[in-house]
Amino acid sequence: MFLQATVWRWIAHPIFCVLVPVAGNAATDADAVAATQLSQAVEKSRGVDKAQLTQAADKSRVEGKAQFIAAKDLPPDTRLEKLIDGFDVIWGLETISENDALVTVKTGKMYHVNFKQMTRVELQGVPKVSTTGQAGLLDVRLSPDYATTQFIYFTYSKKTPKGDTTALARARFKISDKSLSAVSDLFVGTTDNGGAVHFGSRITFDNSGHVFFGIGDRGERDRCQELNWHNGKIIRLKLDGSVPKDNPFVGTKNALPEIYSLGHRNPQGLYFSLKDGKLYNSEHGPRGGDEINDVRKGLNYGWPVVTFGREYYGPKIGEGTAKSGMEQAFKVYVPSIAPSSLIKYESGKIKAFANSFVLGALVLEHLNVVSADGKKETRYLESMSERIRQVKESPEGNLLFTTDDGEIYRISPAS
Ligand SMILES: [Ca+2]
Repeated sequence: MFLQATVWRWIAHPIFCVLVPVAGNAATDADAVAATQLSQAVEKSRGVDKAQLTQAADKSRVEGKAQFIAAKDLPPDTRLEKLIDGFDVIWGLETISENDALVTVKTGKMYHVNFKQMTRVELQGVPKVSTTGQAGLLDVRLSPDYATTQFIYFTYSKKTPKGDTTALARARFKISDKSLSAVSDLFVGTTDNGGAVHFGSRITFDNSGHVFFGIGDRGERDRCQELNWHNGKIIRLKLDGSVPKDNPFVGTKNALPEIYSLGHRNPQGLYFSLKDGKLYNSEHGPRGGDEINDVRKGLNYGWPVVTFGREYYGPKIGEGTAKSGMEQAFKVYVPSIAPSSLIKYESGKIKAFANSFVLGALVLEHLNVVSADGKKETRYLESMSERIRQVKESPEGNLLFTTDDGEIYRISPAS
C-alpha cells in the first residue's frame, strides 16, 4: 500500500523543478520570497501529530465515538478527525449524507463508505479504467436530481485504439446497492493519445440542468487553443449527455459543440457556486503558474499562449503573461502548489473558510484557502505533510479532505 502510493507520486508528479536550477525573473523571485515567508510562518506553528491522529481514529473505532485532535496549524476554532484510511490514492469523494460517501481511487475502484461504522463496500460494475501514469478513476458526483433518479456521474481514463482519453459516465446507485447499474458513457473526449498526463477532471453542476467537467491538455498543448479538439477545455452537457443548444460554439464551423471554455492546462478543480451562480476552476500550471479562474462561457483562458509558469527545464512558455482576448486568472500561484481540487465553501459554519475557496495542494502539501477576491491566501495543515487531493463541504457544512495516502479527514468547528 505504502509502496504503491509512493510509486504513483513519482510517476505522476515528478518534481523536475528541484532538480534543475533555473534563473528566475523578478516577479517570480518576489513571489517565491513571499511564499517562503508564508511557509516559514506556518513552519513555526507545526502541530499535527500523525501518531496521535491514528490513535484517536483507533479509539473512535473501538468506542464508537469521534475522537478529535487539536493542531496549531488547523484553522482557528476547528478540530480534526481521521474518518477512515487504508485506501489507494483517493481521487474523488462525494457525500451522500454526513456519514455516507462514494469514494473513487485512482486504481479504478469505487467504494461506498460509511464513516460512522467505518465500513467500505467495493462497488461492482465500474468500467475498465486505464491507470498508467496520471490516468485513473477520477471524480464522482451525485446528480442534482439524485433523490429521484439515483444517478451518479464519474470521470475516468478510458482506453481507446489510440491510447487513453477522458470519459464522463453516468450510472445508477442507491445506498443499499453493491453494484452500479445502467452504466453508460455520456461523453468520450477526442483527447486519446499514448501519453499518461493531464486528464483533468472534476465534475460540477449548475442549477439549470447542466453538467460541467474539465479535460487537461493531455500533453498536446497547442490543441487547447483549437476548437476541433477537447484538449484543455471545460465541457458543458445536459444531464442526459446531450449538447445544450446555447453552448458557445454550437454552429461554429469545425468546432466541437461540447466546449464551454478553452485554454486550460490541467483543470483539476471545478466548482459551480449555487450561491453566486458562477463557475470556478483551478488548474495546474507548469513550473509556476497554477491558477484559479472565474470561468465564463466561450472565453479563452490562455494556455499555452499566456501563463505565469515556465518549462520545467527553464525557458519561458508562450508569449508572456497577458494578451488581448485571453482571460487573466484572478489568483496565480508562483511557485506552484499543484491544486488538485477546489470548492467555494458556502455554509459559513467554519469561519476561517467562510466565503473562501478551499483547495487541496499536492506538491506543497497543505490545505489552501483563498479569499473570494483572490487577494488573501492562507495555508493550513502543512504539518501533516500529506498530498491533499479532494476537498468537499459535507452536508452539515464540515470540510472533508482526502490524501494520497488513502485517508479521509474531517475538519469541524471546535464547539
Ligand atoms: Ca490561464
